[in-house]
Amino acid sequence: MSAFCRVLLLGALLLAPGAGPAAADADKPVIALLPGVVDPFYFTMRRGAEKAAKEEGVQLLFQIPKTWNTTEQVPILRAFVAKKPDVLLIAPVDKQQLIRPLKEAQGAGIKIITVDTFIDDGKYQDGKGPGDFPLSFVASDNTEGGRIAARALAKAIGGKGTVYCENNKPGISSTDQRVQGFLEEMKAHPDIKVLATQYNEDDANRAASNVSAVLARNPNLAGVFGVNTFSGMGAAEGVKRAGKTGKVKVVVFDAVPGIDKQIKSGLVDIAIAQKPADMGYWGVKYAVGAARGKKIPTERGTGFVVMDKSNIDRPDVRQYIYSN
Ligand code: T6T
Repeated sequence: MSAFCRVLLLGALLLAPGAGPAAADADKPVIALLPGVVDPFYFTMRRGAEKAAKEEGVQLLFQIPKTWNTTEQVPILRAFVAKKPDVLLIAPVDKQQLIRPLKEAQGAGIKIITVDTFIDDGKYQDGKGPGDFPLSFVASDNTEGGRIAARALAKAIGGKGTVYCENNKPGISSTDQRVQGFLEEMKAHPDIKVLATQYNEDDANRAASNVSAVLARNPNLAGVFGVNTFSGMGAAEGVKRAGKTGKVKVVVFDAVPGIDKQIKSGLVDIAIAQKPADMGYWGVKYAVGAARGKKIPTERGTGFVVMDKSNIDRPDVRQYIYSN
């Protein structure tokens, strides 16, 4: 290509509306990653994303909200839009409230892929609903994850007794689906009574207090499902504070640092580890593909590893414990 043509092309790319900062070199798109909150799950996701970005030789922007809240995530989203990345990888903190800000980002020429959580019904590119414009969704099958948790807790308590779900807050696609899957599966266990779900606003201390309050009302509580990192950490702490370690069975979603000790001590019976590094890795791979004009799958499941006393020392299992 002659020097004159290259200058012409460069000029055209830079002036293109919504052109990302690196649009000058479409081969090196800029990807922005915006998680939900400061926690080991998302720091592990970042490492997977950085691995893919290195392989692809692309720039990865990253910023993480301090707390799980639209008031934290949306301002960062808007700041990213101003930087005009080619693709935004985001874990929307609310299914409905993030539709409009993401639609605005797409209107500014930024491609959207969601990781871990989704907007609207999570079914993208099907022409249905206000939130089908993202190109792909890379995450766990959280409904199935909830069923796995229910089956594990039912087994741990011998198929009878009272249990409940300790959750973050309503409106989050991932944790809502886990509870939905849990409740569905528990219908197959008629001797198990499921109490109302308790919410902790992603605060482990509040989760621990919730356990104490539920135990005060239900001294025969047999089990708790901690629906995500902070809910699980708080549920375990609440059971410990009540001196019920091993008596009240605890099943948690996510594998925070130290989960191996909690499983070995019998405080936690089962941990359902997600694969956040794979979410970050494939999120970036799909983002680069889309930026280079390739067609990408509208969804990708990343699977689980179920951890318990029988396998927690195996290296092929331990590798899925998250790290900060
Ligand atoms: O459980 C993960 C994530 O999958 C969920 O969407 C939100 O909570 C976590 O980040 C854990 O804090």
